[in-house]
Amino acid sequence: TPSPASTKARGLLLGAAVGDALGAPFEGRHSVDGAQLVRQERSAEALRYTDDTALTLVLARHLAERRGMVAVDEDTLAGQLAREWRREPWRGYGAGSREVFERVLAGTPWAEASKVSFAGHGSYGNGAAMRVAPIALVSAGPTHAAELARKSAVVTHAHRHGQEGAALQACAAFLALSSDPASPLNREAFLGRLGHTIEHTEWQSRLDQVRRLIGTSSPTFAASQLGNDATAVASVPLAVLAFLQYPDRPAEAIRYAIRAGGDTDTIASMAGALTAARTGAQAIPPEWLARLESASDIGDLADTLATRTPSSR
Ligand code: R7I
Ligand code: MG
Ligand code: MG
Ligand code: MG
Repeated sequence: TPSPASTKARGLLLGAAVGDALGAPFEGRHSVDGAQLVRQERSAEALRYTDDTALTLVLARHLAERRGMVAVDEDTLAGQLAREWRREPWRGYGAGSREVFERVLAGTPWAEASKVSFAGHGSYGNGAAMRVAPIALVSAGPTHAAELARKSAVVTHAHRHGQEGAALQACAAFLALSSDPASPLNREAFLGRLGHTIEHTEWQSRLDQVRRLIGTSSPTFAASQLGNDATAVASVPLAVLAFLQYPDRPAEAIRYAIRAGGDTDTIASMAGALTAARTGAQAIPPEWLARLESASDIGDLADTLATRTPSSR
């Protein structure tokens, strides 16, 4: 039987991939009704993931290769991300990220390339947050996770908000991964720890909104309050809320994220990573994993990274 660390690492990566793939057909919709989602869930078609998972796997392999070294090397990572885009450019990449990758491949240093988009201040899209979850697997604590996340983010997202979104998601992933699924999640403590690590006031107020929305709020109401678009500040908080609504049920967290509409692949991917990092991969519906592209390779990569989780130290 797989170790608990391995089961949780598999949950983190497979939860991210399956959320992305299930949410992808609905990306950009104002909202998604239950019947549409049920049709997607019952289909026998392969579940294809998008750029979110493609780049999550790049970062996961980067971290696995760097065992015994500084966990994130910006120069190496920038090239690896850009080459993945060139290999499969049809996965649905954001326009800002495509611009950065083109320049990096043409030889422009990432520090310069990442600042060219959006009138010179760089992207505050959610593209750094959407790929960041594997950072949790090599972090020593929530603050460390946030630091490594910012390092991994800056190579494409020069804007502070793009980096803070990644820091928040990585910190949440670390806390979810290190939580004990046998006892109920302490949501107050979880949000308190996130707020302690992510100090920027804009993000603090989003976390306060998340706290107030836990419980009864519908996905569409939550989206109207928190936002659901492809910017970091209007997507990572909704993913954290989806997790806090259903911390022990990855399928429900993913459904909640998709039904909120907007950037459905990305928000469902982030929510899936958080939830299944807590529960372990066995809580993801097996019929979803059976349809998921490359599921067994993703599981193998998770096993490799699992030997670096804090629980095995
Ligand atoms: O961040 P990024 O890679 O996008 C990820 C998204 C996810 O939904 C993926 O599933 C994929 O579909 O793309 O790419 P960016 O283009 O840098 O950022 C995403 C979007 O955020 C942009 O297309 C803009 O709509 C918005 N955005 C900004 N808008 C105005 N000003 C990001 N930065 C800015 C900005 O500075
Ligand atoms: Mg995508
Ligand atoms: Mg370095
Ligand atoms: Mg998306």
